[in-house]
Amino acid sequence: MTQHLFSPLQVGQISLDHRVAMAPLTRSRAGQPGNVPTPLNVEYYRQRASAALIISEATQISQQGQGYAWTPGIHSKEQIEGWKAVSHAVHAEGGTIFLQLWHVGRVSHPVFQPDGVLPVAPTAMPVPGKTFILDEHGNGVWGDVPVPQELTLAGIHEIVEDYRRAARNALTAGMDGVEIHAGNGYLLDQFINTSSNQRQDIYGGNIENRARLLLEVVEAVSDEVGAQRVGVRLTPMGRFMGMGDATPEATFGYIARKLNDWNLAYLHLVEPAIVGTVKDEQFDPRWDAIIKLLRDEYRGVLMLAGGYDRESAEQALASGRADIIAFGRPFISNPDLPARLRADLPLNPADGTTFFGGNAEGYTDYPALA
Ligand code: 8OZ
Repeated sequence: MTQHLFSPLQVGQISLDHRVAMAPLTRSRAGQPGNVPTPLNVEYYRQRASAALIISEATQISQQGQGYAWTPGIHSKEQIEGWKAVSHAVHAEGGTIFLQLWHVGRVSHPVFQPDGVLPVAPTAMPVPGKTFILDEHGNGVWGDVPVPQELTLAGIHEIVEDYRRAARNALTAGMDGVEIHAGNGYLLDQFINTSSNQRQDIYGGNIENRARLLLEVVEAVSDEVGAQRVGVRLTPMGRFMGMGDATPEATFGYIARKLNDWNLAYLHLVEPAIVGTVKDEQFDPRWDAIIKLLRDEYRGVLMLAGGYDRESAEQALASGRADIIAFGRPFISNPDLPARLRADLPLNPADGTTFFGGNAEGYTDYPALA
């Protein structure tokens, strides 16, 4: 049977009635102090509840895991309560929502770290790039990141437990599941890629070792909430935040194969055409082949994201390239995106100047069709 955007799909125990998912989108509007979801955030997600599945914005699992100003967390009581209001609003509209679990690793700054210590990473190598930090007046500014500290084995173990606790908190907050963010140059990706991992212990060197932390996190989180409630997001061949791997086909092929050991909700891959907010000029010509390889290796539901429109999404589903498509920017500016795609109606354009930070403008004021 051919798959299309408006055919149903089973994801874990959840029956989705279509395949237009909302991609995880950093919007930097969490309440301060404490990075707590607010009533405005509740309204934003409520408006988008017609998505087959909402994947929340990246959400730090611990204070150590934060790297950008005003991103929400899932490690305090207040944050759990804030997210509870989000999940209840989405469920009241008949929607489904997974919370994305995030640890940025070296893409951080002492301003975010407990006691102002250096951010942590697999290896003491700085990210070639900046992050969006807070100055002494609490204003968001782009800042250089320092050389991170190399994680000890005890530090790695604590992070696995932080993921476990965050997953439990997400379920306490009423989430239908969690997505482990293992892409875009953040902590788990820093371990996977040879460009950022030069460890000499069981977390570095060969592919099994570089994938070890991700797989330990998948195991801990699955153990905590059930694998059917767990998705994993990867960005093989992404170059964002200094990523690069010596043997990407072997590395990511191994990971996709290993992920079959759990009965996960889905595997989510990001097309490298769009990385963060920018078009990746260094598009890797091997991408198309690697996505087909991972499609063959991985036996569960495959989600793809990155620059899709109605036509290319239908094409990807019809050809069997993917089972479900996540839309990012179109969902920012079209809260009723599924209805518009279904009827092939025009889309509101998205205003890039209001993607990060600010208030309701460019957030909850995009119109739905009457
Ligand atoms: C854009 C700006 C800040 C964070 C990612 C969570 O790249 C992000 C992110 C994107 O996955």
